[in-house]
Amino acid sequence: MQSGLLRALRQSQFGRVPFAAAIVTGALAGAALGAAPYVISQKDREFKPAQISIKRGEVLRFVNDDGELLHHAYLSTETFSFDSGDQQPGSKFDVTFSVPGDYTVLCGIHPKMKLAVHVAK
Ligand SMILES: [Cu+2]
Repeated sequence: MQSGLLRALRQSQFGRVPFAAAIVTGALAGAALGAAPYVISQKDREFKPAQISIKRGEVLRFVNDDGELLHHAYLSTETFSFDSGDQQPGSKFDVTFSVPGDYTVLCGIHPKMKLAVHVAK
């Protein structure tokens, strides 16, 4: 009897549908509580990762992980803009993406640096 109950519990916990529901619930709870920012590293003249999908209201944290180089992340569109200013090595800059859309974040110092950000509704 007991092992049968355990098996049923396990199946309900790890079955496909309940598992997917748990992920969705967790994501909503995280957003409601102010989830940890997504970290974008600026290193070797690249944004890492180079693309990311987030939801409206979520935060990207731009970290300068280069030992000596300055970086300067910015975005300028009609609907949403930000400018980190020059970022010293080791510094962080948080941006809350409050407007859904597809954006390309650039670095004012290194023109080849690009970060594609998809912000869902
Ligand atoms: Cu840069």
